[in-house]
Amino acid sequence: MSHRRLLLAAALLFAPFAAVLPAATPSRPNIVIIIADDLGYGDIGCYGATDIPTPRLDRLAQQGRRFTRAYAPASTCTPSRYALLSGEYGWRQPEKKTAILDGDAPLALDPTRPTLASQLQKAGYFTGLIGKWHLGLGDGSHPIDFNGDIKPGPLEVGFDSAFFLPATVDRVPTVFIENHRVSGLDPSDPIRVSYQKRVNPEPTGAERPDLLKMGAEAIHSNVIVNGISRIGSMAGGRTARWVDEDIADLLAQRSAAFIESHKNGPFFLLLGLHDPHVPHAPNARFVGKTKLGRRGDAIAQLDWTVGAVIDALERSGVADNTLIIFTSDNGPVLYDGYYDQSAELNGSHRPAGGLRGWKYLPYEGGLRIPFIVRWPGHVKSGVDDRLLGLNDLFATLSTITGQSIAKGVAQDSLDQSKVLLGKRGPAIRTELVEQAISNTLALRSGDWKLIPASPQQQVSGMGAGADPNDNRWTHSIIRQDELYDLAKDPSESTNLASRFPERVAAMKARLQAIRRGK
Ligand code: NG6
Ligand code: CA
Repeated sequence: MSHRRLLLAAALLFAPFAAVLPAATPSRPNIVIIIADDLGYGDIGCYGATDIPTPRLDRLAQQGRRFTRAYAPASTCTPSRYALLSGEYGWRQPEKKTAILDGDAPLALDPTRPTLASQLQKAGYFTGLIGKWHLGLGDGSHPIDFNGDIKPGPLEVGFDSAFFLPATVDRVPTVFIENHRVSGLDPSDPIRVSYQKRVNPEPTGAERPDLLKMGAEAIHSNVIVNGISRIGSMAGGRTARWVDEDIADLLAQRSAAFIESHKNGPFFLLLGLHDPHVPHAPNARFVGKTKLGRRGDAIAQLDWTVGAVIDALERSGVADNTLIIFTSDNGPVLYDGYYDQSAELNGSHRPAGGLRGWKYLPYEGGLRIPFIVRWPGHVKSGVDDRLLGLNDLFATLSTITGQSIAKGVAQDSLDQSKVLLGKRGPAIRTELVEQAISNTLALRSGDWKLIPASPQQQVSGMGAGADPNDNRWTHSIIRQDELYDLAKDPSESTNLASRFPERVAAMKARLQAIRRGK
């Protein structure tokens, strides 16, 4: 047989196998989780918004699967993200550890325990964090020196690379950290940070409101950076300070570069967007894109950012083998400390899609979130009403990437891989604990939801007398037990607790059992 014939015969012999191989080998997709900050259930077109253009997210939902009963495990950022990465409810930790963290708070995650990121690392993924972190830094034994190596942090809990903002954009330090170091820091202008005392020599927002792009309440009126006053005091680090209007572009560029350099995969990217959290300072390109003012424009910018990431996946040739999840960390809020007109200009837009309450609160509006999944050829497109929580991503993505979970790890995470891929079958999750600020816990059990009354000392303390429907309310006080039938009453308007005392008692007992780890 001639050399050519031999080759041809070999090719024919192996051709059928070659064709069969990709389907037979479990394909490990790249994984991109994009998590928005304070984006509500009703804030984007595919979830009913009509006043904010979100064409890229709407297309993603059309091509992928859109969940209508996805929940943040908490209605504030830190415990919600803690649960996403650890697969464990945030309230299992001491309250201080997973409360809304300041920019100099210690790391909430335990570096000796697996996280979603370390699971994927173990599976051979290159794991990257870009954008919002808000899970603390350092071991708490001494104050963080932002001029030195800042650790433990993302790199110690499973990320191979990280370019991140430590807490929130309204908190100091207003700089990005790349791996262990503040990005762009000039050593001759060291950075100092304090939440206890004033370290900034320059005027605060309270002293010089004339220097501000927007006014703010007292707590947000400390150091002025880029014409916006922040929570906390900070000095130095001038070359490293961010420009709010450029953050979305920066996150998009960094994500595109990450995707291109790791396109030979597999990679995992956790992209924490700042939008539409306060302060609302969208790039000039987006100002006026909506009639809703800065918050609406920030959501238009968010949609653009998601589009830029999808474009980057396409440019790098990996869009088809990438599982994208788009979601949010907690519900929306219109006024969150800055006088930026977002509440006044909101018009008839319904950030929580008509659900009750806001960020911070134990009601549906604070907890139900958009959740869209796309993985061409693997995730069945459509709309799905099966219950899932961000805490389920640990077990779900471990299964999808073939990783086992060690005993005692991710105890609050359920394997929802079948649900995520859109396979038919019953709901896997039937109950979920939902955490609000002030450590209020609610239990959802099927369609029933119980919010037990707050302990007495809390009721008479701070926040008592506030109106739970007021979106400026940042304390959650429940005066008496509340029970809702979400199937009949999705807006939680009728408290059935006094009509069903036995159900209330049973659900309280169940909540206690879950707290004890049952
Ligand atoms: C609150 C801030 C709020 C926001 C929030 C964190 C006050 C009065 N309000 O403490 O502006 O920064 O923390 O939001 O300080 S989260 O989405 O990261 O949880
Ligand atoms: Ca948030």
